[in-house]
Amino acid sequence: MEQWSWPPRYDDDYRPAEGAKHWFPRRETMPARQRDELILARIKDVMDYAWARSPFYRGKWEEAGIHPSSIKSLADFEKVPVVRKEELRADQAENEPFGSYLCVPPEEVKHVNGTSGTTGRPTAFGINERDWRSVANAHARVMWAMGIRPSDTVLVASPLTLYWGSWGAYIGAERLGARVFPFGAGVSGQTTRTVHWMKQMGVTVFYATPSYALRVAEVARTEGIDPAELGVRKLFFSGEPGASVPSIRARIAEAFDAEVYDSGSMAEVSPWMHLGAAADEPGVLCWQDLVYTEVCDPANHTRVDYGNEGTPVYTTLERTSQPMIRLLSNDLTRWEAPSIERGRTYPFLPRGIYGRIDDMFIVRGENIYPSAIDDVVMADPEYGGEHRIIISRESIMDTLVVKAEHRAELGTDTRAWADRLAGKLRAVLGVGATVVPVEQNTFDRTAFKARRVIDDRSMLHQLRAEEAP
Ligand code: 8LQ
Repeated sequence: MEQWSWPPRYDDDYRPAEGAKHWFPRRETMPARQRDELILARIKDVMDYAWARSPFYRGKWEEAGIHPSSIKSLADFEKVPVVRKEELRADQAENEPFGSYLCVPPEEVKHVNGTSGTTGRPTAFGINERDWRSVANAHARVMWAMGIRPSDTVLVASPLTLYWGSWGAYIGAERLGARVFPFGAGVSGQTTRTVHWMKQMGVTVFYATPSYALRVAEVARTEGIDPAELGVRKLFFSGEPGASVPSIRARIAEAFDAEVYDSGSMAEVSPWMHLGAAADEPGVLCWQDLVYTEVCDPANHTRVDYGNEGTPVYTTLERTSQPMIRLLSNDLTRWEAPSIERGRTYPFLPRGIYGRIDDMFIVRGENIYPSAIDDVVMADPEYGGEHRIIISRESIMDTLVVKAEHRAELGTDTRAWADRLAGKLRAVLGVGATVVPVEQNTFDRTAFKARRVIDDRSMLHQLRAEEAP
């Protein structure tokens, strides 16, 4: 296979011909079964490697009675215990600064990224030069499949902080040979400048979170600029649900008159674009030869059959510094069998990742994802651009309230609109929601990942816990 070796070694001078559809045609289109055999061999290499170098993995597997030599099939691999993010955090606290899952000498770490640390202790990602190059090569390959080419100017409009997302997009675009424009996001007043710079620099490809793309479009209009006139031909996203949520996707595509591509998994398993779209359609492919993805039953962490829902469990096949072997995502998705009809023989997640299992809430017995509410609300032509989802407990029943901004300039009846929206929510979610209309620009906009859910019940739980003897 093309440039398929362990440890990975890529030819940084390689680039396909401009008109080529695939970066690595054989790796991307070979029969999935054949690829699986190579993946199994690679998994064994990666496990041997981690066993020899990482007390974290060795200890975990010894406890489970597993030795890398016992893995004879991909079904055997399902017995390898999953790694939880809390375990990584705890191991890192005990083994500063990169944890005992660092498999290279600490001096070899040349790049540090990390989690934001807004909840709990931040986790550091220590990346050696080899992995940095592998990620660049992998991302260039997936971006190539999105139709991004060296003649493009790629704007990175997400925060240039410890966040892997921005840097992964940056080095991928750079490796592909495109012009990279790292404008970032998140600084006060920056969005207005972003719009003007986009125009000035002739940005053709835009990377950010879906929420921020909508914000940029909103600000462009207030600046008297139609976002569709900016000349953007493609937008690609990661970080949160949106690019595969029909109404959000449509809003972005219409605003910029451009194609929308979803991508993204978890920073820990960078190349995070290994879940990446190869066509202007919702959903992502699982680029299994980069990071092996198993969609698993959340209860026992074994693979569910194609066609079913489960939680992705990821294994990096190219990382040498902090390899992730069966990292549990706790997200939810549904997968479909590989089909050459899609141009690449990878499994497919037709709705992308719906959201985190933890973010799901249950109102009167119905499982509800915030992204399902976003989808309904954002499909409405009178929706004013932002909303909040409030779950509160009145007496014994949980209730759902959606506060949504209404476009008053249309002059329509706000109350009637709220009732209509409540009806649509009931039809889709199966439970009633109270819609409270509010004025446009009531809620803060985000330059990063949206946080729209306000869970009043946790407040209630906290009060109860404090009351308990
Ligand atoms: N998450 C990430 N990408 C998502 C997507 N396309 N659709 C739905 N949810 C998505 C660095 C990359 O942007 C990936 C990333 O955001 O990594 P993080 O910061 O570690 O956050 C990971 C979480 O973001 C995932 O578990 C998903 O819940 C969400």
